[in-house]
Amino acid sequence: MPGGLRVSYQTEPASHWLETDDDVLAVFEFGRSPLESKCARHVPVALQQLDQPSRVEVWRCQGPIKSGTWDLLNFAQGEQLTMGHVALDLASHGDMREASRKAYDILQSFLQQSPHQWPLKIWNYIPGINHGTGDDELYRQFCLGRADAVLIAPGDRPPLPAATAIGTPLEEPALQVYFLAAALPGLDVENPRQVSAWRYPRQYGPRSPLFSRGTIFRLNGSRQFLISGTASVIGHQTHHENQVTNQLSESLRNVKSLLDEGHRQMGGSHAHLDQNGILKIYVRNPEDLDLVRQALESEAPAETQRIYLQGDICRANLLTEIDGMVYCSSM
Ligand code: 3EB
Repeated sequence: MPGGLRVSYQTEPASHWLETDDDVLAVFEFGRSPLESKCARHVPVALQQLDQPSRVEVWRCQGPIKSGTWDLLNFAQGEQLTMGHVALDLASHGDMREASRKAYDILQSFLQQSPHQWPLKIWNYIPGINHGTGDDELYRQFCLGRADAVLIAPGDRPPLPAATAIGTPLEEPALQVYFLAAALPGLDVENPRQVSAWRYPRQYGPRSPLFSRGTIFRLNGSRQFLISGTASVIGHQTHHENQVTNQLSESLRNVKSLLDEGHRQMGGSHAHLDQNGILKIYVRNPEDLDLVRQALESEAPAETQRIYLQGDICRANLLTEIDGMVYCSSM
Protein backbone atom coordinates (compact mmCIF):
# COMPACT_ATOMS: atom_id res chain seq x y z
CA MET A 1 0.00 0.00 0.00
CA PRO A 2 1.35 3.40 -0.94
CA GLY A 3 1.39 6.66 0.89
CA GLY A 4 1.30 8.36 4.23
CA LEU A 5 -2.21 7.53 5.45
CA ARG A 6 -3.80 4.14 4.84
CA VAL A 7 -7.55 4.01 5.35
CA SER A 8 -9.55 0.80 5.33
CA TYR A 9 -12.81 -0.71 6.55
CA GLN A 10 -12.37 -3.76 8.76
CA THR A 11 -14.75 -6.25 10.33
CA GLU A 12 -12.86 -6.88 13.59
CA PRO A 13 -14.13 -4.81 16.54
CA ALA A 14 -12.47 -1.48 17.43
CA SER A 15 -10.73 -3.08 20.45
CA HIS A 16 -8.81 -5.45 18.15
CA TRP A 17 -7.22 -2.56 16.23
CA LEU A 18 -6.56 -0.51 19.34
CA GLU A 19 -4.80 -3.37 21.13
CA THR A 20 -2.80 -5.09 18.48
CA ASP A 21 -1.32 -2.56 16.09
CA ASP A 22 1.19 0.19 16.82
CA ASP A 23 0.78 1.90 13.45
CA VAL A 24 -2.90 2.64 14.11
CA LEU A 25 -3.61 6.38 14.22
CA ALA A 26 -7.37 6.14 14.70
CA VAL A 27 -10.30 3.74 14.77
CA PHE A 28 -13.75 5.08 13.95
CA GLU A 29 -16.70 3.12 15.26
CA PHE A 30 -20.11 3.95 13.78
CA GLY A 31 -23.46 4.21 15.54
CA ARG A 32 -22.01 5.29 18.90
CA SER A 33 -21.95 8.64 20.65
CA PRO A 34 -18.53 10.38 20.54
CA LEU A 35 -18.88 10.78 24.31
CA GLU A 36 -18.22 7.01 24.59
CA SER A 37 -14.61 7.33 23.38
CA LYS A 38 -12.41 4.94 25.39
CA CYS A 39 -8.99 6.32 24.47
CA ALA A 40 -7.39 8.98 22.30
CA ARG A 41 -7.30 6.80 19.17
CA HIS A 42 -10.90 5.57 19.56
CA VAL A 43 -13.40 7.82 17.79
CA PRO A 44 -17.06 6.75 18.02
CA VAL A 45 -19.25 8.50 15.43
CA ALA A 46 -23.02 8.85 15.92
CA LEU A 47 -24.01 7.74 12.40
CA GLN A 48 -25.62 4.33 11.91
CA GLN A 49 -24.05 2.09 9.31
CA LEU A 50 -26.71 1.08 6.75
CA ASP A 51 -24.93 -1.75 4.89
CA GLN A 52 -23.48 -5.05 6.10
CA PRO A 53 -21.24 -6.41 7.51
CA SER A 54 -20.61 -4.03 10.36
CA ARG A 55 -17.14 -2.46 10.04
CA VAL A 56 -14.83 0.08 11.63
CA GLU A 57 -12.72 2.64 9.75
CA VAL A 58 -9.02 2.23 10.50
CA TRP A 59 -6.37 4.89 9.81
CA ARG A 60 -2.76 3.71 9.77
CA CYS A 61 0.46 5.62 9.20
CA GLN A 62 4.17 5.57 9.98
CA GLY A 63 4.71 5.17 13.73
CA PRO A 64 5.65 5.27 16.48
CA ILE A 65 2.35 6.79 17.48
CA LYS A 66 1.93 8.71 20.67
CA SER A 67 -1.36 9.93 21.99
CA GLY A 68 -2.53 12.49 24.48
CA THR A 69 -4.99 15.13 25.56
CA TRP A 70 -5.01 18.89 25.01
CA ASP A 71 -7.79 20.79 26.77
CA LEU A 72 -10.91 18.91 25.62
CA LEU A 73 -9.19 17.48 22.55
CA ASN A 74 -7.76 13.98 22.25
CA PHE A 75 -5.07 13.28 19.69
CA ALA A 76 -2.80 10.64 18.22
CA GLN A 77 0.40 11.61 16.49
CA GLY A 78 2.62 9.67 14.12
CA GLU A 79 5.89 10.75 12.52
CA GLN A 80 4.14 12.80 9.82
CA LEU A 81 0.46 13.00 10.65
CA THR A 82 -1.81 13.91 13.55
CA MET A 83 -5.43 12.97 14.15
CA GLY A 84 -7.36 14.96 16.75
CA HIS A 85 -10.97 14.89 17.90
CA VAL A 86 -13.22 16.98 20.12
CA ALA A 87 -16.71 16.12 21.36
CA LEU A 88 -18.62 18.84 23.18
CA ASP A 89 -21.75 17.93 25.11
CA LEU A 90 -24.24 20.55 23.91
CA ALA A 91 -25.99 20.51 27.29
CA SER A 92 -22.95 22.13 28.92
CA HIS A 93 -21.33 24.19 26.15
CA GLY A 94 -23.98 26.77 25.26
CA ASP A 95 -25.93 26.85 22.00
CA MET A 96 -24.69 25.43 18.69
CA ARG A 97 -22.89 28.62 17.66
CA GLU A 98 -21.08 28.78 20.99
CA ALA A 99 -20.18 25.07 20.95
CA SER A 100 -18.90 25.31 17.38
CA ARG A 101 -16.77 28.34 18.19
CA LYS A 102 -15.39 26.54 21.23
CA ALA A 103 -14.58 23.36 19.28
CA TYR A 104 -12.71 25.37 16.63
CA ASP A 105 -10.92 27.47 19.26
CA ILE A 106 -9.63 24.30 20.92
CA LEU A 107 -8.68 22.80 17.57
CA GLN A 108 -6.76 25.91 16.54
CA SER A 109 -4.92 26.31 19.83
CA PHE A 110 -3.92 22.65 19.63
CA LEU A 111 -2.67 23.02 16.05
CA GLN A 112 -0.61 26.11 16.89
CA GLN A 113 1.65 24.11 19.20
CA SER A 114 1.58 20.87 17.21
CA PRO A 115 4.46 19.76 14.94
CA HIS A 116 1.67 19.14 12.42
CA GLN A 117 0.06 22.59 12.24
CA TRP A 118 -1.94 22.31 9.04
CA PRO A 119 -5.36 20.70 9.00
CA LEU A 120 -5.80 18.80 5.73
CA LYS A 121 -9.38 17.75 6.34
CA ILE A 122 -11.96 18.34 9.08
CA TRP A 123 -15.08 16.23 9.70
CA ASN A 124 -18.00 17.92 11.49
CA TYR A 125 -20.82 15.76 12.85
CA ILE A 126 -23.64 17.97 14.01
CA PRO A 127 -26.71 16.85 16.05
CA GLY A 128 -30.00 17.89 14.39
CA ILE A 129 -28.21 19.74 11.56
CA ASN A 130 -31.47 20.79 9.79
CA HIS A 131 -33.34 21.63 13.00
CA GLY A 132 -34.62 25.23 13.18
CA THR A 133 -35.74 27.54 10.39
CA GLY A 134 -34.01 30.24 8.36
CA ASP A 135 -30.83 31.49 9.95
CA ASP A 136 -31.70 29.63 13.16
CA GLU A 137 -31.05 26.32 11.43
CA LEU A 138 -28.40 24.48 13.43
CA TYR A 139 -26.10 24.10 10.40
CA ARG A 140 -26.11 27.88 9.86
CA GLN A 141 -25.46 28.41 13.58
CA PHE A 142 -22.60 25.94 13.35
CA CYS A 143 -21.15 27.90 10.39
CA LEU A 144 -21.41 31.12 12.40
CA GLY A 145 -19.50 29.64 15.32
CA ARG A 146 -16.82 28.24 13.02
CA ALA A 147 -16.41 31.63 11.31
CA ASP A 148 -16.23 33.33 14.75
CA ALA A 149 -13.24 31.14 15.62
CA VAL A 150 -11.48 30.98 12.25
CA LEU A 151 -10.28 34.55 11.93
CA ILE A 152 -9.45 35.34 8.33
CA ALA A 153 -8.36 38.89 7.59
CA PRO A 154 -10.16 40.56 4.66
CA GLY A 155 -8.25 39.91 1.47
CA ASP A 156 -6.36 37.02 3.04
CA ARG A 157 -6.62 33.61 1.37
CA PRO A 158 -5.14 31.01 3.71
CA PRO A 159 -5.18 27.39 2.60
CA LEU A 160 -8.51 25.91 3.68
CA PRO A 161 -8.85 22.29 4.70
CA ALA A 162 -11.24 19.95 2.94
CA ALA A 163 -14.29 19.22 5.12
CA THR A 164 -17.41 17.21 5.65
CA ALA A 165 -20.42 18.45 7.65
CA ILE A 166 -23.12 15.88 8.32
CA GLY A 167 -26.05 15.65 10.72
CA THR A 168 -26.35 13.11 13.50
CA PRO A 169 -29.66 12.47 15.35
CA LEU A 170 -31.23 15.45 17.15
CA GLU A 171 -31.05 13.36 20.37
CA GLU A 172 -27.28 12.92 20.07
CA PRO A 173 -25.80 14.95 22.95
CA ALA A 174 -22.46 15.96 21.42
CA LEU A 175 -21.09 18.07 18.59
CA GLN A 176 -18.09 16.23 17.16
CA VAL A 177 -15.19 17.68 15.18
CA TYR A 178 -12.19 15.60 14.11
CA PHE A 179 -9.30 16.26 11.75
CA LEU A 180 -6.19 15.04 10.00
CA ALA A 181 -3.21 17.43 10.11
CA ALA A 182 0.34 17.53 8.72
CA ALA A 183 3.49 19.67 8.84
CA LEU A 184 2.76 21.28 5.47
CA PRO A 185 -0.56 22.61 4.12
CA GLY A 186 -2.33 20.64 1.42
CA LEU A 187 -2.87 21.94 -2.09
CA ASP A 188 -6.42 23.32 -2.29
CA VAL A 189 -8.52 22.13 -5.18
CA GLU A 190 -11.82 23.78 -6.11
CA ASN A 191 -14.41 22.22 -8.39
CA PRO A 192 -15.00 24.18 -11.62
CA ARG A 193 -18.63 22.94 -11.63
CA GLN A 194 -19.29 24.46 -8.20
CA VAL A 195 -19.05 27.90 -6.64
CA SER A 196 -16.43 27.78 -3.87
CA ALA A 197 -18.29 27.25 -0.60
CA TRP A 198 -16.63 30.27 1.05
CA ARG A 199 -18.23 32.36 -1.71
CA TYR A 200 -21.77 31.04 -1.29
CA PRO A 201 -24.36 33.85 -1.51
CA ARG A 202 -26.25 35.12 1.53
CA GLN A 203 -29.33 32.94 0.91
CA TYR A 204 -27.49 29.92 2.41
CA GLY A 205 -26.75 31.63 5.69
CA PRO A 206 -25.10 34.61 7.38
CA ARG A 207 -21.58 33.11 7.27
CA SER A 208 -20.28 30.91 4.49
CA PRO A 209 -18.85 27.47 5.17
CA LEU A 210 -15.04 27.53 5.31
CA PHE A 211 -13.63 24.60 3.41
CA SER A 212 -12.01 23.72 0.10
CA ARG A 213 -13.60 21.12 -2.19
CA GLY A 214 -10.52 18.96 -1.78
CA THR A 215 -6.90 18.94 -0.69
CA ILE A 216 -3.94 17.04 -2.08
CA PHE A 217 -1.04 16.19 0.20
CA ARG A 218 2.24 14.49 -0.46
CA LEU A 219 4.06 12.09 1.86
CA ASN A 220 6.75 9.48 1.22
CA GLY A 221 6.74 10.27 -2.48
CA SER A 222 3.07 9.61 -3.08
CA ARG A 223 0.12 11.94 -3.24
CA GLN A 224 -3.26 11.52 -1.67
CA PHE A 225 -6.48 13.35 -2.41
CA LEU A 226 -8.90 14.18 0.40
CA ILE A 227 -12.33 14.81 -1.06
CA SER A 228 -14.73 17.09 0.84
CA GLY A 229 -18.34 16.10 1.34
CA THR A 230 -19.70 16.30 -2.20
CA ALA A 231 -23.39 16.61 -2.98
CA SER A 232 -25.72 17.37 -5.89
CA VAL A 233 -24.81 21.05 -6.06
CA ILE A 234 -24.01 22.82 -9.35
CA GLY A 235 -22.92 26.43 -9.14
CA HIS A 236 -24.38 26.99 -5.69
CA GLN A 237 -27.76 25.41 -6.35
CA THR A 238 -29.19 22.05 -5.37
CA HIS A 239 -30.07 19.92 -8.40
CA HIS A 240 -32.48 16.95 -8.69
CA GLU A 241 -34.65 17.77 -5.70
CA ASN A 242 -36.47 14.63 -4.42
CA GLN A 243 -34.53 12.38 -6.84
CA VAL A 244 -32.01 10.41 -4.89
CA THR A 245 -30.59 8.39 -7.80
CA ASN A 246 -29.92 11.52 -9.84
CA GLN A 247 -28.46 13.27 -6.80
CA LEU A 248 -26.02 10.42 -6.33
CA SER A 249 -24.99 10.50 -10.01
CA GLU A 250 -24.53 14.28 -9.86
CA SER A 251 -22.44 13.98 -6.68
CA LEU A 252 -20.22 11.44 -8.42
CA ARG A 253 -19.85 13.73 -11.45
CA ASN A 254 -18.72 16.41 -9.02
CA VAL A 255 -16.17 14.04 -7.47
CA LYS A 256 -14.79 13.15 -10.91
CA SER A 257 -14.68 16.81 -11.95
CA LEU A 258 -12.75 17.62 -8.77
CA LEU A 259 -10.24 14.81 -9.42
CA ASP A 260 -9.79 16.09 -13.00
CA GLU A 261 -9.17 19.61 -11.68
CA GLY A 262 -6.55 18.18 -9.30
CA HIS A 263 -4.89 16.53 -12.28
CA ARG A 264 -4.86 19.87 -14.13
CA GLN A 265 -3.10 21.49 -11.15
CA MET A 266 -0.63 18.67 -10.50
CA GLY A 267 0.40 18.01 -14.06
CA GLY A 268 1.65 14.45 -14.42
CA SER A 269 -0.36 12.89 -11.64
CA HIS A 270 -3.99 11.78 -11.45
CA ALA A 271 -6.20 10.57 -8.62
CA HIS A 272 -8.06 7.31 -9.18
CA LEU A 273 -10.97 5.51 -7.64
CA ASP A 274 -9.00 2.27 -7.21
CA GLN A 275 -8.57 -0.45 -4.58
CA ASN A 276 -6.56 1.81 -2.25
CA GLY A 277 -9.22 4.51 -2.09
CA ILE A 278 -12.32 4.70 0.06
CA LEU A 279 -15.73 6.29 -0.37
CA LYS A 280 -18.11 7.12 2.44
CA ILE A 281 -21.69 7.59 1.31
CA TYR A 282 -24.13 9.42 3.54
CA VAL A 283 -27.81 8.69 2.97
CA ARG A 284 -30.53 10.83 4.60
CA ASN A 285 -33.40 8.32 4.34
CA PRO A 286 -32.48 4.70 5.16
CA GLU A 287 -35.14 3.48 2.68
CA ASP A 288 -33.07 5.04 -0.14
CA LEU A 289 -30.11 2.73 0.52
CA ASP A 290 -30.85 0.31 -2.33
CA LEU A 291 -31.29 3.08 -4.91
CA VAL A 292 -28.13 4.85 -3.81
CA ARG A 293 -26.17 1.62 -3.79
CA GLN A 294 -27.38 0.61 -7.26
CA ALA A 295 -26.41 4.01 -8.66
CA LEU A 296 -22.97 3.94 -7.07
CA GLU A 297 -22.26 0.36 -8.06
CA SER A 298 -23.02 1.06 -11.69
CA GLU A 299 -20.88 4.21 -11.78
CA ALA A 300 -17.90 3.74 -9.43
CA PRO A 301 -15.28 0.97 -9.73
CA ALA A 302 -16.20 -1.97 -7.50
CA GLU A 303 -12.68 -2.32 -6.03
CA THR A 304 -12.89 1.02 -4.22
CA GLN A 305 -13.87 0.30 -0.62
CA ARG A 306 -17.08 1.95 0.53
CA ILE A 307 -19.41 2.26 3.48
CA TYR A 308 -22.97 3.61 3.70
CA LEU A 309 -23.95 5.67 6.72
CA GLN A 310 -27.25 7.25 7.73
CA GLY A 311 -26.61 10.97 7.95
CA ASP A 312 -28.51 14.19 7.32
CA ILE A 313 -27.01 16.48 4.68
CA CYS A 314 -26.48 20.17 5.47
CA ARG A 315 -29.25 21.37 3.14
CA ALA A 316 -32.70 19.92 3.78
CA ASN A 317 -33.21 19.26 0.04
CA LEU A 318 -30.06 17.13 -0.31
CA LEU A 319 -30.61 13.39 0.11
CA THR A 320 -27.10 11.99 -0.25
CA GLU A 321 -23.45 13.04 -0.15
CA ILE A 322 -20.11 11.40 -0.95
CA ASP A 323 -16.88 11.77 1.04
CA GLY A 324 -13.63 10.03 0.23
CA MET A 325 -9.86 9.60 0.12
CA VAL A 326 -8.03 8.37 -2.94
CA TYR A 327 -4.43 8.03 -4.13
CA CYS A 328 -2.79 9.75 -7.05
CA SER A 329 -0.44 8.03 -9.42
CA SER A 330 1.86 9.45 -12.03
CA MET A 331 0.92 9.08 -15.67
C1 3EB B 1 -22.08 21.71 -0.29
O1 3EB B 1 -21.62 21.35 -1.37
C2 3EB B 1 -22.36 20.64 0.72
O2 3EB B 1 -19.80 23.14 6.13
O3 3EB B 1 -17.91 22.09 6.30
C3 3EB B 1 -19.97 19.95 2.28
C4 3EB B 1 -18.74 19.79 2.93
C5 3EB B 1 -20.86 20.88 2.76
C6 3EB B 1 -18.44 20.56 4.07
C7 3EB B 1 -19.00 22.29 5.74
C8 3EB B 1 -20.56 21.64 3.89
C9 3EB B 1 -19.35 21.48 4.55
O4 3EB B 1 -22.32 22.88 -0.01
C10 3EB B 1 -22.17 21.08 2.10
